[in-house]
Amino acid sequence: QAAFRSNLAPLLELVGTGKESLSFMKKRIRHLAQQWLRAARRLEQKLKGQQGDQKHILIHIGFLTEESGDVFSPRVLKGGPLGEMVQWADILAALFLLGHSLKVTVSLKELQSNLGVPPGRGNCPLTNPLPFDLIYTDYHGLQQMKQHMGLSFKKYRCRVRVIDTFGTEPAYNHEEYATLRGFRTNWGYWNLHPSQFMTMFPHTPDNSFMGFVSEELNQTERQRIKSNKVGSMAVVYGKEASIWKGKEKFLAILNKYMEIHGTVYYETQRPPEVPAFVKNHGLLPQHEFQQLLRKAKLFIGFGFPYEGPAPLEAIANGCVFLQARFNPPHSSLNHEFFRGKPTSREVSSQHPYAEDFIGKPHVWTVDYNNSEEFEAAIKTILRTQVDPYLPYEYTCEGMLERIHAYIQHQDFCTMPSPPPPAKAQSPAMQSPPSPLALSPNATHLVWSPSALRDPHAWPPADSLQVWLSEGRHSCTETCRRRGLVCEPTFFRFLNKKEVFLQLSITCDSTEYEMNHLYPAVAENVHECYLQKEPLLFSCAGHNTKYRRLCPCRDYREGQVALCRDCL
Ligand code: U2F
Repeated sequence: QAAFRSNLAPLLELVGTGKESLSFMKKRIRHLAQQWLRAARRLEQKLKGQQGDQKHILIHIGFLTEESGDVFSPRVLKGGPLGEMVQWADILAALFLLGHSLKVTVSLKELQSNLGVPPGRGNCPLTNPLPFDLIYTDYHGLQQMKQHMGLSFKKYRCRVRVIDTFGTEPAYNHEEYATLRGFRTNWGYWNLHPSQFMTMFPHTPDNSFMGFVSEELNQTERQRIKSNKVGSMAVVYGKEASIWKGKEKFLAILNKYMEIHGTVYYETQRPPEVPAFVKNHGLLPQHEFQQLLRKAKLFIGFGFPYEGPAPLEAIANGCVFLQARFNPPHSSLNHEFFRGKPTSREVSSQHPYAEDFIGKPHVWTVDYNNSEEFEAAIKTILRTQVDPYLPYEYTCEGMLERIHAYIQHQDFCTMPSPPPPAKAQSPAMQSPPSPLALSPNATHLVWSPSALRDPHAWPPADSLQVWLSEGRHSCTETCRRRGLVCEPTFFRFLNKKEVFLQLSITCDSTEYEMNHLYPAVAENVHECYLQKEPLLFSCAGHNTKYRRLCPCRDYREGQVALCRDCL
């Protein structure tokens, strides 16, 4: 049995020393310790002793190894990316508090010795069974494991979880398909189960959403923050001077209404990109940055960095977040930053999670090319009152709850039992429904729970609703528009001829093929397609030629990763 821990100090001993990145992570763990412990107690009560087995877990942070170049550590105090370290610190804290047994490695040598790779021998199968139930790593770590485990890598890769900030879509993950269809990138094609990739935000439901946490406020702090807010104070998002380059026009408009603060790293002099009217605090330690946000009214983004933690922290501390809409959206097809990343996701603003999952009054996404719209937004924000807000999934309890559920239920080493035969699956199946018009409102089925009773299925299949997409929408979008979320594990239930019949779709032919958009119908030619390769089931992706069959499910309020009956 895993038993919740009540002290984070022993975790700090497990995390090594000698790198700024590790010091940053330890400081963060120390600073958030009380918040974590309170959340662990709450979850313990909620689970009523149903904590499940203790797992032996290896955490190998590949990007911090010298062998992968470790470009992040030297930039920790110089305005470089911190988002990844925020996330790893929180993953460590969560896994430890949930009571699992952890080993943490940040060098190839430690990795080899923990895996049991015989000294001086590379790329050979392990001589002993792998001593870990789970391995959390990243793409760099995955590569190192592949190189040093020989054939054992294939045997044990189902135990790996890959922390992957921006996500990996199924089309890029499947080696043969990626190669044939032009989805091959520097990172993808590992043939893992797409849910083994764990992202920083819920980008695509094909991957598991791991996330991180933000500081939480109690009632007294909320009140204090509200009364101490400086209504005319703005903080600019961006700790690297380059982010400010070419933003003079916006800064000048903003300066008409607000006092502008920045936390831009500098060595001796004010960076030339930061105008003299800006009060630059230099790069702040994380808890001081939070204090600054507590005073500010506005946190304003100029387009970069993409999808970082800071906007959530700002909103949690009672700021409004103002950001640029990207039109056309940025993606791996048109933007250098995303080029080569294993996703075709279209990033519609600097922070699509803030835009879509939080929105007004906390988040304003406007067209910065239109100065009037930009200025009008600032004026309205100045008149708007907002309360601090943090989605449950970014609280410590939310993150613990989610990781607990993944550890207890996600199993990529045993194949799922085949779905029950389609015949007489549900009352609806027994009596064919009246023909449905192919309009977006009419094309959906809610499956009878008894049809899919499988005690081992997770998420439980009775939350399934099948919807038919429009040609311009992915399944992610199709479900989202119905207040639901696409659930890729359910594709196997609807990858059947009978489902087309149920939806009154005429199929002159039905083929099994490898295509990440299938199951789908090419409506104008009455051709139906089923998926031949389960690894290619994908919520992401659309093509005007097809309407896709989409498996949607409900979700717990504030916790999109988990269905209502998922705990
Ligand atoms: C993202 O990385 P960043 O580090 O650029 O993300 P930010 O949103 O700026 O925030 C990271 C943390 O930096 C902290 C702040 C955040 O938790 O509290 N911080 C600070 O300690 N001192 C300061 O003065 C200002 C902020 C993203 F997370 C990465 O995954 C991406 O690689 C990167 C590029 O898109 O953006």
